Amino acid sequence: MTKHRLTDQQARRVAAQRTHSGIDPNDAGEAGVVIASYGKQVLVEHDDQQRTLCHLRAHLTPPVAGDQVIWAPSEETGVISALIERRNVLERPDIRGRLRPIAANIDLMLVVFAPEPAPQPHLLDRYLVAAAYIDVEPVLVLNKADLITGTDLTDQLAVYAALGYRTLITDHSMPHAEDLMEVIGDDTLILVGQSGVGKSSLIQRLLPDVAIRVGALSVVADKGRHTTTTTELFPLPQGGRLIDSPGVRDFGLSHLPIEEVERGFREFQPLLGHCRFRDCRHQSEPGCALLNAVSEGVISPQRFDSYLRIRDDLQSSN
Ligand SMILES: Nc1nc2c(ncn2[C@@H]2O[C@H](COP(=O)(O)OP(=O)(O)OP(=O)(O)O)[C@@H](O)[C@H]2O)c(=O)[nH]1
Ligand SMILES: [Mg+2]
Ligand SMILES: [Zn+2]
Repeated sequence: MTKHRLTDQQARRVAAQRTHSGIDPNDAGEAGVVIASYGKQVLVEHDDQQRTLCHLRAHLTPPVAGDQVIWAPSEETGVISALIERRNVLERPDIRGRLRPIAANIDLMLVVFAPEPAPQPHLLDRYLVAAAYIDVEPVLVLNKADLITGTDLTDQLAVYAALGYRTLITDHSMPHAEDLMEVIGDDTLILVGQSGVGKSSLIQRLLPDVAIRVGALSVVADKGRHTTTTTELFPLPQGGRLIDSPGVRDFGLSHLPIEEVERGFREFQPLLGHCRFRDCRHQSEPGCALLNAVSEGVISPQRFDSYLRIRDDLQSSN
C-alpha cells in the first residue's frame, strides 16, 4: 500500500496538473504505474498488484510504460485523470520523424547485443548517446554468451568497459543471474537493442511463471518481424522493474543538438574545445584534438566513426 502513496511533492504536482487541465482538484483517485499502453487503453497496476485497464481523460498526454498516473474506477474499467510529472522519458523519432515516447521514469538502460543477430554498426553508440541525453546510466550486455566464437565481441565490450561503462556477459541459461540481479536492485530498467538479441528471454529467465513472447530467431531474421510489439513493464517480486521494448534496426537521434551528441561520447569530453580552430569540424583540420586522439589510439576509430555517422544524420535532417 505505502508503495503507491503519493509523496507530498507528487501530490502537489498532481494538484497543479489537475488545475491546469481543468480537472476538479478534489477528484478522488489513487496512484498506479503504467504496465503498458495500447493506444487509447492503458493497463495500470495499483495496490496489491491489481491491474485495471483504463481509458484516458480527454486531452491528457498519453502515458507510457513506467509512468505514474492517478486513476479511479469507472464502470467496468478505470479512467486516468492525471499523469504525474516524469523524472525522465526515453523518446525516439518514428519513421515520419515525429518524436514518440517509449518509456518513462527509468533508472538504468540495459543495451543488449549478441553474436546473433550480428550487431548493427553504431547502434550501441547511438543508445549511449540517448542514455546520456536523459541522464540514465547505460549497462552494456553481451547476451547469448553460449554462441560467442572468437574475441571480436568481447574485445568490443572491453572498449566500453575501458571507457568506464558497466558491462555484463549473460545468456538465457543465466549462469550469471546474480550479476544481473545485482544490477537491477530496486531500480527500473529498460532493455533495448536489436530484434532477436534475447531481451525478452532474459526477462523470462527472471520471471519463469509469466508468459512472455520469445521469438524464433529464423523468423526474426528472415521476415524482419519483431516478437515483442508493445513496450511492457514487468515488476519483479524481489523488487525492481524491467521494461521490455520491441527490437529496433536503428535508433534515430536526429532530434538532438550536436552538443548533446558530443556529450554522449564520454572520451571526447576532456578534448572538446582544445582544437586549434574554435569552429573545428573535426574532419581534416590541422591541430584537431579529436583527430589527434584517434591517431594516438586514445579514441577508438569505431567510436569516432559512429560520431561522424550520427552527426551526418543531424545534418541531413536539418
Ligand atoms: N543460443 C541462445 N539463444 C538465445 C539466448 N537468448 C535468447 N535466445 C534465442 O534468441 C531468439 C530471440 O529471443 P527474444 O528473447 O525473443 O529476443 P528479443 O530481443 O526479445 O527480440 P524482439 O522482441 O524481436 O526485440 C529466441 O529464439 C531465443 O530462444 C541465449 O542466451 N542463447
Ligand atoms: Mg522481445
Ligand atoms: Zn577538431
